[in-house]
Amino acid sequence: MKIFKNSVCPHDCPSTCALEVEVLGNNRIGAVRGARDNSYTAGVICNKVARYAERIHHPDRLMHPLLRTGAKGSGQFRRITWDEALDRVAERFQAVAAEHGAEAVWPFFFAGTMGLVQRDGINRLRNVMGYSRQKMTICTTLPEIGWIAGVGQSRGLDPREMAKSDLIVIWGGNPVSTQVNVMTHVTRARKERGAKVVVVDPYRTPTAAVADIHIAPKPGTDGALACAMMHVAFRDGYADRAYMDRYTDMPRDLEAHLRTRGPEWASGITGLSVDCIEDFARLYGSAQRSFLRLGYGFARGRNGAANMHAVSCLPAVTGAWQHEGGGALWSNRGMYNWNRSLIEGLDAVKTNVRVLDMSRVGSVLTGDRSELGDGPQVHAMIIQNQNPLDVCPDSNRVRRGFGREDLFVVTHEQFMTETCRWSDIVLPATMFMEHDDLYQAGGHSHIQIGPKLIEPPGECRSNHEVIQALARRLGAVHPGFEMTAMEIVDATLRMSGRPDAATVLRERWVDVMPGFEEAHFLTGFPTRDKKFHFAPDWAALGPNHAMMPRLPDHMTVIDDVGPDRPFRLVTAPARSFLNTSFSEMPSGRKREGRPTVMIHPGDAAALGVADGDRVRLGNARGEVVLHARVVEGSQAGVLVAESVWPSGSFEGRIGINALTSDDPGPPAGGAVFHDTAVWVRAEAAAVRLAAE
Ligand SMILES: Nc1nc2c(c(=O)[nH]1)N[C@H]1C(S)=C(S)[C@@H](COP(=O)(O)OP(=O)(O)OC[C@H]3O[C@@H](n4cnc5c(=O)[nH]c(N)nc54)[C@H](O)[C@@H]3O)O[C@H]1N2
Ligand SMILES: Nc1nc2c(c(=O)[nH]1)N[C@H]1C(S)=C(S)[C@@H](COP(=O)(O)OP(=O)(O)OC[C@H]3O[C@@H](n4cnc5c(=O)[nH]c(N)nc54)[C@H](O)[C@@H]3O)O[C@H]1N2
Ligand code: SF4
Ligand SMILES: [Mo]
Repeated sequence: MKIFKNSVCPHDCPSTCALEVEVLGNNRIGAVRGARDNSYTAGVICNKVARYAERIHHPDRLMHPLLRTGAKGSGQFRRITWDEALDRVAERFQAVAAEHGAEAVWPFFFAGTMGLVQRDGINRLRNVMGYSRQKMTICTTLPEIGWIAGVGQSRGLDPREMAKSDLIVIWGGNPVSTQVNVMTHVTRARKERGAKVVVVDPYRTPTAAVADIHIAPKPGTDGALACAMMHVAFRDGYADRAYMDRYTDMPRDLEAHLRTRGPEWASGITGLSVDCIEDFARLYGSAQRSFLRLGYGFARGRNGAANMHAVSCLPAVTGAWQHEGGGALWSNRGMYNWNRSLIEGLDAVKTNVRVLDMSRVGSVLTGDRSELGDGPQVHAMIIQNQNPLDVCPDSNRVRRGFGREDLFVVTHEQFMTETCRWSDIVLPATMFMEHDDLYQAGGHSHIQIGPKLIEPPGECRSNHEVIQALARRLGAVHPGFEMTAMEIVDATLRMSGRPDAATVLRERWVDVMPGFEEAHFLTGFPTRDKKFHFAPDWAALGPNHAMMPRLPDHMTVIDDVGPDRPFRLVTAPARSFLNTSFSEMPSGRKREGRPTVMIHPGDAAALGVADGDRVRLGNARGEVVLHARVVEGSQAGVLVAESVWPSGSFEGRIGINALTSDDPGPPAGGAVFHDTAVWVRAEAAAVRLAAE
């Protein structure tokens, strides 16, 4: 008989699926499936995780600590013991701190696992030791600031309410690829209510392909589209003035401001026809139960926060929030109210320690004083759950930084990523079924625990164990270093006013979704005056606020095309990868093929490029070679390279982020992955290797 045990997907995906894992003895798994009883997961998971046995039992998994023997980036290492590895790291960190000050050490991490203990525990070491702090800008900052600007807090509709909607607008997100469960709830609304589905995305994503209507603006122009829709709402009677008087800050200023921002104006900016904008505005305005499911993508540009804010104003103008199935959701990540002091050592934070921007790691490591201030260069790093050599913007600069001989890097990883190749020491990490952790979800509202189900292979250790072992060697003192991961999970749950670990494990999940009135902000928005803000207090949201528009608008700060760079490049997520995770799985690589750029047929003809040809993309930061796929579905001048292929899959071993910029998006920073102007050149066919 098959034995399935409960688990939680830890990957950086808003779905945080409730899983059931077939356990085959104490060190192997079989099938993985979605929990049918979970009202959000509803038995559905993505292909990547359904085949997790391929990843967890992969022959290339790191098994032992390694010490670099060749040049940085060479990939040459020899095996060492854990004791030698940890001793070397601790000695180096102590020497660097003694010579340059503690701020010269920069622990670096992101969300390779979303488990709160294994992901964020590195901050406890940082805070106790006074190491440089990290500004977490790679993913959520731009959309989150834009959402908070109006709404006040990162929460919104219950995603399950989608089943009660008549119109679902998926704006700048691609859930078929990036959070498949959204589609379960979309399908319900379609079946049960005949709901219409609109996708707003610069190219025909797999989600756009199954929508009723696909609206394809130029990248970075969503603010203009939203303004024109609101203009139509005021003009044609879709604006709910009574709602606005009660729940919003300055509807009359907004109405006056939008008078010059009608469909004709927006058409010139978005490249959409006036008819298309009028029709969409009418469709949206006339539906009361309109669910805006907002993705991250349309906020990954220099005007991303402004665009997120502009789009989030739509349901505040039509008053959709008052109706079941009406309103908006970007993320519910702000809903959980954790007490994080034990996990992150918040009681030990030294607020005078500098904060370095993770998205600008290339600039930081190459000595940019706008990042370093008058503090020391970074001379030592420990990296967990991240692959900065491939995922951070401006890869050539990142590589120059990591190539510094006076920089010591230890990376704790599951696979030999590009970041490992540039590290001095590599440590083998467990996967989620091999350690305990606590999870929240951005895309829904469940708290879950993923317990250890099997023994790790080789000498793999969890993030928590590595941080504990280093703390011991460095003399760092905090209760969190003395507890097991499950003890921290339990204590954190209790300190946060939630049921204890045993209860959560028994019940499988705790749903913290507030009731209808609160979720729809009918008791007021979570802002100071309880109103939605059409005119945000940008100054309170980030230092670089002077250029933010007072009221929703098109902000002309994008990396716009010019004669030397006539194309706009979007680097949207690939379906079979999750950032660079899963790119080690043969099945996913096969489905994705090879690094590819989608080109509009008209552009391809003008460039003399045929389907399958090699093309070179470039700008002042770098050049990358991909293969062309000639497809309809976007405007001319728009290129899309689904990502993130590891750099080892590219000619010259440099990936797509060689083209993206580490400019921080205003007002508070944030990476601008989909905001890049490039040139394109046809290349000669690749010389075939004799072996092929
Ligand atoms: N399969 C898979 N799943 C993933 C990931 C992955 O890489 N692969 N990544 C995970 C992570 S870390 C995250 S944060 C989420 C992200 O999930 P999403 O929000 O779905 O992904 P984004 O990268 O933000 O891009 C979403 C879409 O935005 C579109 N877009 C880009 N620029 C614009 C614009 O200016 N306007 C509009 N309207 N649309 C635009 C892109 O074409 C893309 O289709 O997904 C997670 N899930
Ligand atoms: N061009 C372009 N670049 C992008 C994006 C894009 O859309 N376009 N998306 C951006 C976004 S939204 C994000 S969030 C970032 C994400 O960037 P990253 O966070 O770097 O994501 P991954 O590349 O998946 O790398 C995560 C690594 O963590 C490792 N890992 C997983 N679990 C554990 C664990 O428990 N312990 C340890 N020690 N390691 C673990 C995995 O093996 C993997 O190598 O990428 C960004 N980069
Ligand atoms: S959809 Fe997202 S959360 Fe669900 S199994 Fe796949 S990667 Fe994990
Ligand atoms: Mo992300």
